[in-house]
Amino acid sequence: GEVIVEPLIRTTVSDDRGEEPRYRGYAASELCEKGYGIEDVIALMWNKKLPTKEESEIIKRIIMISADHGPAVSGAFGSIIGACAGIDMPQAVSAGMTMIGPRFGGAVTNAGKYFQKGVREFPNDIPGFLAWMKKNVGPVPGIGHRVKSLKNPDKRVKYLVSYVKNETSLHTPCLDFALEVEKVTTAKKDNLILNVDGTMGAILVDLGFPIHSLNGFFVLARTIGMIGHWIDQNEQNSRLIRLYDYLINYAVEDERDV
Ligand code: Q5B
Repeated sequence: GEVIVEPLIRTTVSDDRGEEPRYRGYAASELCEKGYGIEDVIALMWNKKLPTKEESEIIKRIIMISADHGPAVSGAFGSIIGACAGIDMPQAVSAGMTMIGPRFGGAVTNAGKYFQKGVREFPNDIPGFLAWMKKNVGPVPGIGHRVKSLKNPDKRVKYLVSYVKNETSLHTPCLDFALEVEKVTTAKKDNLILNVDGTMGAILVDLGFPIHSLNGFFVLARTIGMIGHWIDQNEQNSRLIRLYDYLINYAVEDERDV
């Protein structure tokens, strides 16, 4: 008789059982043939639909602008240390990847989530939103930067905001809310600006991306940078990194006899 086996997993993303992979039903080669770009594939896989030309131009810019931020940031620095220790690309890139979290790069999802909550539950009430966040969450994801501030603005953020608002017709309630939050937080402290994570999160919510997908944009974009740093260090035959003593505050006990 017939044996009925329960499927182990259920997928709605892709299917490779035909001649070539189909992403949400679209053949990969057909997408290439018809002139779609990587930003369209991202939207297809992460948001189940092909974006409009205007939307895909925004997605492309989000990826381009967040691909790298120099060697000093946690992610790139992690990959560089790995490369200098002689480890292979996937491991060195994952060393950088593990840094992506609530303080560095991984605030996109929660920024989008909480700005969206703000739009829905605290319209025209930024102080109420900030008080709720302080009580229930802590630092507002997407707000604050170690070196960027009102005096040293983040050009990436300024560009993205200006592009979306002036060169597209996207409806931007979440981004507008985030910018209102920034007005209040920067009045308290100069570096509590809307940062790149927060800007990405707000715009991606306005684009209709699922909340769960948002950190994926930083992860994907920064992989490009981390791979670049690994190649760079390998091409220079960089030596093993060991911190010089002057970079460490040895707050240990003086030598003691037992
Ligand atoms: N305070 C980012 O902090 C940082 C506050 C806040 C209310 C806030 C901090 C933060 C939320 C997480 C976030 C993404 C840790 C950042 C990125 C990509 C990057 C990185 C790069 C790239 C920086 C000092 C005082 C304290 C805090 C208060 C700080 N943030 N209050 N809401 N959001 N943000 N992360 O300067 O009274 O003195 O105790 O956690 O969005 O990762 O380029 O480097 O492209 O690679 O180290 O751009 O803002 O200051 O944490 O010592 O705080 O400010 O409560 O108050 P700092 P802290 P007080 S973008």
